[in-house]
Amino acid sequence: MLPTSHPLHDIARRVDAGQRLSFDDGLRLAQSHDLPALGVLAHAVRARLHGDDVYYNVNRHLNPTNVCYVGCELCAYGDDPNAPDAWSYSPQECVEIARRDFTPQVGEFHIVGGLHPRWKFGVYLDILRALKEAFPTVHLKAFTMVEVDFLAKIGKLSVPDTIAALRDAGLDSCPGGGAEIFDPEVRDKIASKKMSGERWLEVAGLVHEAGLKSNCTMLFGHIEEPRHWVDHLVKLREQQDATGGFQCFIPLAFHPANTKYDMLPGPDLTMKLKVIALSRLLLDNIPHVKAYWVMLGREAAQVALRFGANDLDGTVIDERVTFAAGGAAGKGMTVEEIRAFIRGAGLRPVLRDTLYNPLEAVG
Ligand code: V47
Repeated sequence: MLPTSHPLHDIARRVDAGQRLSFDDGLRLAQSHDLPALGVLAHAVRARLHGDDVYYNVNRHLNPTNVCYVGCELCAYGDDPNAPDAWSYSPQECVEIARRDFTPQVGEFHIVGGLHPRWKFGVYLDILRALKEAFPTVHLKAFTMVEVDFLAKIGKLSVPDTIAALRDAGLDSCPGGGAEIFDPEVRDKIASKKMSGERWLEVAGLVHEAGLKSNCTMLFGHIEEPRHWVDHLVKLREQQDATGGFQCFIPLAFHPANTKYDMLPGPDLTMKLKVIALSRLLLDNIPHVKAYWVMLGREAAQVALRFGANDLDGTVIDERVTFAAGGAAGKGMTVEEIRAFIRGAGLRPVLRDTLYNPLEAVG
């Protein structure tokens, strides 16, 4: 795959043989400047797993509230309850918002929000119930591990009992946000008051043990170093070995505007492609790597499909987290745009549901 004289040749041989890469292998890949070589290796793995298929779905983001008492340094989305731009929608308002752009093709609501200091657990359950009742066929992918842990606290329940209550109310799976960077020193600077990385992994394990699937993420391109990516990915891989419920890994490109780190430039194209390739190569037990076009930017996401990514997420109507932090990728893509975008990379668009069942191979 790479000439024997290449400094990554030994890693290439392990990749070719389907062997697990070590932390040190990951570090060498992360520190390599041979981006095309990383792309060749990651694309080979992606082709072995998924052929030419690129998954996408038809989804809609719903953010019941942006009120959040945590105030993470990395975030531009959370707000104080009295801020002029704060919103807190009732369950009925959530249904009305969801109805606005609804088409029968919509298969998923991606629901995340702030940790509201005044909402009771019942509000979150009511939001799920109202949405499930109004849209019984739509998959509710709701609440990150940070929210699940918070809901357990305000509901005064164990995490397994919290998950059971959410499930009874309509929860179908969980999104992957809030993982940020697990390394405690970095985490302490970008998300100082958020749950620890260890706790994030523990709650993910409990979600999996309850029989639900979830996703996982990593926020990159801020103050972290390449070794922190490798540490984060290896910890996700270990968690997946233990509980096996991660469907998809999503590297999230940091957007600095309106955050405490607005002096930083954010990741460049080289870093975006390197992180995508590295994650495909290290995460041998997580089936899908998502090039989340909203955060990567459309052009980087398209190239990422040849650097190890096999999923694009979806039409994503009304995204607010990246938008608040200066994201310019746009507020949504049509199905036609997504299909053309995938074909433009020479690959095959496959409409999927949230659990990665192919719904229609459109070629
Ligand atoms: O949890 C916050 C991150 C996440 C910023 O599971 C930021 O399918 C960049 O997790 N710049 C929310 N990122 C998004 C997310 C997600 C998106 C799409 C699909 C899925 C999935 C999950 O965004 C947050 C946080 O980690 N974030 N602020 C920022 N300034």
